[in-house]
Amino acid sequence: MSCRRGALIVLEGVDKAGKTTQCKKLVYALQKNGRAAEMMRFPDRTTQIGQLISSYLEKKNNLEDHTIHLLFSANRWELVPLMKKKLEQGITLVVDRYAFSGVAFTSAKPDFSLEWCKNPDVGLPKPDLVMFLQLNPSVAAERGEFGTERYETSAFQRSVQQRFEQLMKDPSVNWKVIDAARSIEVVHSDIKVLCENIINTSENLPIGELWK
Ligand code: Z5A
Repeated sequence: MSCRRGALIVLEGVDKAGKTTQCKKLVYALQKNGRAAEMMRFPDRTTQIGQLISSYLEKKNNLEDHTIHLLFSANRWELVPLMKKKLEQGITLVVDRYAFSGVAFTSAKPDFSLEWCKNPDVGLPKPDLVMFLQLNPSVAAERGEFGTERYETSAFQRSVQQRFEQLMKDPSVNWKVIDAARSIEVVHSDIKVLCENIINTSENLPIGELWK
């Protein structure tokens, strides 16, 4: 690696926790401070696989549960060469959802184990930091109605939250829980401090492999 690499930073959380809002603000703030930073999101609905996922989420097609899980994972793998290239060029990637959403959402369905759900994502670039935006469902409800996409019901979101809690027990991942019930600016300033630190500490380290 000829230059210091960028950091891989992921924001996770349940519906309406503010992930997209905070990813955008973070990228803007990092760029303003002279850092190379870009946002990515999963699913990336722009690829062919992403379009299949998007029509599934919009309930325009039905896919068997294992199949859609593998497609979400394939959507991440198809972006790995680009992610690695950018990280090696010194660009910090701020990612809105990643493999943790993949596992939490599928394993919230009946008859799916956490282990089975993790397998296809084993070996993905490992995030240097995963921030979980913690938000009570009653506060989330005050942020507006659920949309009409698949999974957007409060009962399912509660199961997803429980699965995230199981994933956060894994010490091999650098989880930080952020209280997302506070104002956008207060949440942002906490996130910014954590990220400035992790960018500095990861720049000389190799990119890790998730769950390996
Ligand atoms: N999925 C999966 O099954 N498997 C996978 O592998 C992956 C994903 C990667 C993708 O949805 C769906 O795919 C998702 C998981 C599943 N299904 N669900 N549910 P998406 O990524 O396209 O959209 P989303 O993730 O569902 O967006 P979101 O969760 O609804 O929103 P958010 O990004 O967390 O929040 P936001 O858009 O930034 O903010 C929501 C609103 O709250 C907005 O009006 C903000 O202005 C407001 N807001 C934000 N922060 C605050 C604070 N601090 N105070 C007050 N109001 C706030």
